[in-house]
Amino acid sequence: MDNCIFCKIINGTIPARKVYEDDDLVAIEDINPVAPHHILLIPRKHIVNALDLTAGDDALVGRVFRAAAAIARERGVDERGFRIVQNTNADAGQSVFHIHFHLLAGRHLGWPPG
Ligand code: D5M
Repeated sequence: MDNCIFCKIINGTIPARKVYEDDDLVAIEDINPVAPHHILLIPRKHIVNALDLTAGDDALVGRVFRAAAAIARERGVDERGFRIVQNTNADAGQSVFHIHFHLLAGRHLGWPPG
């Protein structure tokens, strides 16, 4: 999508600190981290949010979760724990309308979230 910041990161037009990539997704450091580890896992496919997912994306979402778990293990935060968050639309605070999953770790994460 022409005006999508995450599409631009994926195609290299805008720089980002990539921590992982494969054929289906890219993982980058969040520009505004809210935890010691704050990674965004971004499918290459331009999907708007959870409401835009189709049955054909089921395996993609599974890959995102497995990649997040691999990053958490690699960073040694798997035992303490981590959170995977996907915000959809205004009440959840979605600000970038290309689906992404926040991987948060490295501190105690309160519940319920704000
Ligand atoms: O989260 C959108 C997230 O995207 C938010 O935590 C900031 C992050 N963001 C926005 N622009 C960039 C760039 N250029 N690099 C890295 N991270 C970025 P949401 O769930 O939509 O509120």
